[in-house]
Amino acid sequence: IMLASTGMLALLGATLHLTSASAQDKPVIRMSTPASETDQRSIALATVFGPAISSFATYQPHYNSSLVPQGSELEAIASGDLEMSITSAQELANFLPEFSIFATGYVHQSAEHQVKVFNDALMAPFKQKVEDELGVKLLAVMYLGKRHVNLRFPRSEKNVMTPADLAGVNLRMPGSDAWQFLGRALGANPTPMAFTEIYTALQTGSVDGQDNPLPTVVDAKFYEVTKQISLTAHLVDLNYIAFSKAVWDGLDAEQQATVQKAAEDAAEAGRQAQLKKEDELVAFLTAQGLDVYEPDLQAFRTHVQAQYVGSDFAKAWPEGVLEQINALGN
Ligand code: KDO
Repeated sequence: IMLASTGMLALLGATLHLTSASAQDKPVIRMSTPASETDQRSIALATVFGPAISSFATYQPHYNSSLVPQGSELEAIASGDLEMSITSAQELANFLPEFSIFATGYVHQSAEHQVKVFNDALMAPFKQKVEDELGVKLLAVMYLGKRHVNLRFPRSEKNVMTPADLAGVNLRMPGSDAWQFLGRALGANPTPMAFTEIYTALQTGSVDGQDNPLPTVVDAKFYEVTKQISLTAHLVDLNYIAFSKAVWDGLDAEQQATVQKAAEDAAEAGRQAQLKKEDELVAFLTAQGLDVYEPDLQAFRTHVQAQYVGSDFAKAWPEGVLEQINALGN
């Protein structure tokens, strides 16, 4: 919020020196994310989304949660302090519990499956509710990647083959109920913590590990302070490109179509880049001295899914939607 007002002051200063009215009228689209500038989603938005809307709006990204703390982005958009974010199903589930279905372990199967689900009619009531209740439009689905368990211990000390092997392991997970539930469902002892604090927590040993896709492990340099990755693939994770409905309503139809297409194009570019990185990075991480190995996936899948059955989360899922999601997969 402080930075937001500093930004506004800067903008005011700039306005005083401007002579062109059109430049003054261009809305500034502030985007806040915990991700770094070199994250593939950030790169895709900066190189594809920003330029595509530049004739009528100014895309202004803020990385590493420097504008809004992780998890507060949706409230910031709702209150007019932010125009855009890449939000998660877990964050949306804080307001609309039915979104936990998209945050459930082993539901989404791949990047392609995520796109099919997002574009399917099953998604329409979800999107509508986000618009009506939060004043946010979900424009496209971005691929974050397959989340794996990444620990400080060498494999000789802790060999993570089944959920039982995670008993007592303090696993950092993002701070919301849906995330913490997933951590427990994996068999671990989840600890909530903001993304920007993970590196130091791993370094000092205040947590035993964290879970994120390989491109994030590399981009955030978690490999410097960890020794192993068990490829649990417990969540094929996503973010939605979230855009202020108030700003959207101020655009004309052609501009809205341009924003929509820009979001889809950026999501596609980011998805391809992230998939490529996921493929390449096992070799890189192994070369850095990490043990990267596959656990008993059937044991993890069965255990995680069993935790959701009959849970409060599952009770919030609209009838039949899980079956529809499954039918869009393999
Ligand atoms: C994280 O905090 O572990 C997480 O991966 C959660 C995601 O929803 C997303 O917010 C992501 O962080 C950030 O964009 C940083 O990569």
